[in-house]
Amino acid sequence: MNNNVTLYTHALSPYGLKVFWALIHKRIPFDMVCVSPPEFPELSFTGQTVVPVLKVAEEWRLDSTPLIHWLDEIYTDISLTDHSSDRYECVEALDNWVTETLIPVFFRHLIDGENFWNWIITGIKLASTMNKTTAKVPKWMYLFWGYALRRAEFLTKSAAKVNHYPSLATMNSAVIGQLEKHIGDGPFMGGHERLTIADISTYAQIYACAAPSLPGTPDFLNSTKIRDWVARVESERVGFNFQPIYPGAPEFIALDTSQTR
Ligand SMILES: N[C@@H](CCC(=O)N[C@@H](CS)C(=O)NCC(=O)O)C(=O)O
Repeated sequence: MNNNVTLYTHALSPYGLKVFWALIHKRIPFDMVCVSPPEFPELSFTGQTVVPVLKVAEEWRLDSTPLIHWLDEIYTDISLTDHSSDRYECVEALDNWVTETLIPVFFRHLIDGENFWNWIITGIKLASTMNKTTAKVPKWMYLFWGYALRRAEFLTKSAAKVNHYPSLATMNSAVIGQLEKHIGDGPFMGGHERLTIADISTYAQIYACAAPSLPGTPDFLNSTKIRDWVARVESERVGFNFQPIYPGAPEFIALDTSQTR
């Protein structure tokens, strides 16, 4: 148990996963509370229902990217912020790309599934994944979860940012191409030598698609360039023990640990 740092989130919130992986890469022990729909009683101390919420000692704050900067201010040993000015802007631009493109791609898949069954299956998979955590999702909600997501304003607004792609398939291949360009010659995003918040934000989203293998979401790991980069990100945390986001969630999605252990 660690009483100093607590992350409140949903199992597969891309924003919550950003903070989750940032805490792990920074080697900060923390407790995680997954919040229960439809009322989210675990968040009552904040007077609102948006996650992620991070509490450090008695202070709590919102908003994933500022939360990671906050962690970098408090825990300085491993920094995810590159302070040299040109680098900082590049990292910020890449992190914005995740918010403006990569996360909307994921959200568009959740609400704009290729067919009715994909959409129902995705809802059930998400709801049952949430129920593996501390969150309590009533069983009757499983069937309606896909529908509830379609009505969630934060999802529809975000997904609208990538509506200009005529189909999910063209969107997937365009975005995979963009990510390959952002990785460039590596080793980390934007050609950085060190892992930054841009890598964490991107990794969190790829993890959210890959870990529970949601139908229709882009399979980023089919690209050798992306897979190699995911493995490089994962190799940075080999040997650090942590609680998985939900019991049974994979620790690594690309790294072959038989070669590193
Ligand atoms: N800008 C926020 C966005 C957070 C966000 O949209 N969280 C979603 C879950 S993935 C949420 O809780 N939405 C509920 C709402 O907007 O009412 C961040 O980066 O943390």
